[in-house]
Amino acid sequence: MEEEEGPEFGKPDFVLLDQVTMEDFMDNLKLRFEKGRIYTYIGEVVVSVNPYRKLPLYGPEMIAKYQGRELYERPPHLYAVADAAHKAMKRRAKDTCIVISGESGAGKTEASKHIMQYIAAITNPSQRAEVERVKDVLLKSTCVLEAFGNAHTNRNHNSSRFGKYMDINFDFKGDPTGGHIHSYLLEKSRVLKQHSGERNFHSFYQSSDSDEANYQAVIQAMKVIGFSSDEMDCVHRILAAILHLGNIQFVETESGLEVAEERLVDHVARLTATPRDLVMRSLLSRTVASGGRELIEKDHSAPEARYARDACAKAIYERLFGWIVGRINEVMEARGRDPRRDGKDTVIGVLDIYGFEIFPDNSFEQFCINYCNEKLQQLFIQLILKQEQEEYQREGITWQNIEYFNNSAIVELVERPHRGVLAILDEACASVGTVTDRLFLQSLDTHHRHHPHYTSRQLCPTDKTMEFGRDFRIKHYAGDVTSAVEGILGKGVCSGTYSTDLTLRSMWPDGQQDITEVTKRPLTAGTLFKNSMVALVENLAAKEPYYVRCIKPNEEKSPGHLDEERCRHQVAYLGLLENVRVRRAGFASRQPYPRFLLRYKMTCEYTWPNHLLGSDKSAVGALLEQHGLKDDVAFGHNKLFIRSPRTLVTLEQSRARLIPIIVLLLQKAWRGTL
Ligand code: AD9
Ligand code: MG
Repeated sequence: MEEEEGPEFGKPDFVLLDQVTMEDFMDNLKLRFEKGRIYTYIGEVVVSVNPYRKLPLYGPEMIAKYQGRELYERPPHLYAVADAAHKAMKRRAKDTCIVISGESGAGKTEASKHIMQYIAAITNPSQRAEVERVKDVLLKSTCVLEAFGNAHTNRNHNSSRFGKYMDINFDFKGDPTGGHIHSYLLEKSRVLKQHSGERNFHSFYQSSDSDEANYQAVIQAMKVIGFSSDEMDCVHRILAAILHLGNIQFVETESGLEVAEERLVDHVARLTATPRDLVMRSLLSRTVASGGRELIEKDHSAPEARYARDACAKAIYERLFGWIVGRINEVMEARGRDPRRDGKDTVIGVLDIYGFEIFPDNSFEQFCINYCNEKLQQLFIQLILKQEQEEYQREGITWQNIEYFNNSAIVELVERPHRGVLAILDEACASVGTVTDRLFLQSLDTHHRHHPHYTSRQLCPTDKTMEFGRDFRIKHYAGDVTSAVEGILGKGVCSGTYSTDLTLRSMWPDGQQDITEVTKRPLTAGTLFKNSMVALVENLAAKEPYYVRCIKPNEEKSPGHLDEERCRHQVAYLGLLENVRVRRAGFASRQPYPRFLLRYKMTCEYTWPNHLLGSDKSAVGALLEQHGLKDDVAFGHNKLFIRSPRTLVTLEQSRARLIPIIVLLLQKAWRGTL
């Protein structure tokens, strides 16, 4: 490690701690944080603490220091992990992913931006125009998506209210040729109401000119991406329409329910290019199937009309957001991919998803967000902890089992077929009208009364922190979250298919659902979310993962202050101590013997150019013997396990010294001068 990482900065890798206790871990974290060292490794995992201040850790000079280096050559940094993922992709044609986790405000989105900037900076040295275009779109897409999907919350002034997974495609040279963004469950209820002290999505303030500077940046970014002026105009009309829609009130008159200010309906109709009477009708009534296939129009009561208005505002914003993501994807995919290499691209995925959150009032969206965090935690446990232990056992390496907290019971509670919370919700949604919120809660209680991670006031009558007949509580790995069931069963159908504006209409590619279809069983938002999570986890599990674990140092967003109690809690639930233990008991690197030889055989006379030692395993033994590194490794059945990263650095350095000599020898041999 460089002199910049002297002992006064603590240990750059938690694996090097004298003892793995919470106290030692916290002392090291705190010491490094106070000295501006916000990044520390656990093997290849980066632990990052949000400094809440500008540190001189980023930019072209820093990027140059990390480019092409091995992970352990420089002080811990996100750049080193981005470089490792890029190298794995380039050297071994491996799909990789960088999973960034941590609670709201811990620094995930900032980390993902630094990673993207690093990748953009180190690629395309020959400045190919098409690759530059793709990089521009990749970088600019962040600005646009943040405008429409982020909001000021009490925990973070730029909180991501959607989950984002971005795949970047690379060609065989290691340059980006395209990308794809998956967005997950936008918190669309924010369009209607926000907790006190919070704001709606940034886009609403930008378009109404109270946030001019950012407005210009977003417009500029949209232009770079390739949104036409018609499209941008449509986006702004939709935002204005949603604002007007939100102001509509209803009055009960003798002739029935009416809209209080009809000019608001005029505005909505004009802005969305939709016939006025259709807007009016969709607010004041709904079409239902009565008996057989006969359709009848049924008037709304005032609460139903308010519900229809709100559902419509949410649906329009959600469609708008989905359409923006889709447009960015079109631009990144259309010309980005070389058709001759289609399917052969390698990929780096970057996952920046909303962090775990607990509010005094938690809605269905928090339920989904926290379930998502459980899934990712489960993946982390599986990949880093479980698989690691299993691999040592499989390879016949001596191993002591390490106890770790396994959260699969919580994941099961949510997603188990037939009786998980989501399955019960599906069942209840299918019979809205007959099943009420209260009956849904009863059903949850019946199925999970003995579940260690579930409770409600009915099951625990003395616990006054929950309301009788309204709340249920899930004990998540990161804390207890109480949700109200009110309104959880509702659903609204709202459509832009009647608009004459083509851009707006394209936001409803599925068209107007046939009413008889609607009465069948549409997939509920919960099931759709579960399916998207299952697909996400499968996708990540198929890639070589790199992890960034973000820690939020304090609640006040104050620079330089580390609240030990809060950090200790995060270290505990993120399973970081177990991670260190597994890593210490384990090995920094493992490689199948043939691959190891392929890379390092030139560094040993017994193995270069080919060995005559019977097996690759014994050849690797001879090589390490010659380097004096044999004590630092264990020999598995098929793989070599290397304990300390130093060993790899030594081998890499030796290889780097020899390459020019070997190239020279080969050139001489080729010219016949040897
Ligand atoms: V949420 O789940 O989307 O609500 P994130 O994404 O984890 O959350 P974010 O990256 O948005 O948090 O960071 C919150 C704020 O902390 C940023 O807006 C910065 O002001 C601050 N931050 C985060 N990381 C850094 C950093 N490396 N250097 C300086 C930082 N400031
Ligand atoms: Mg974020």
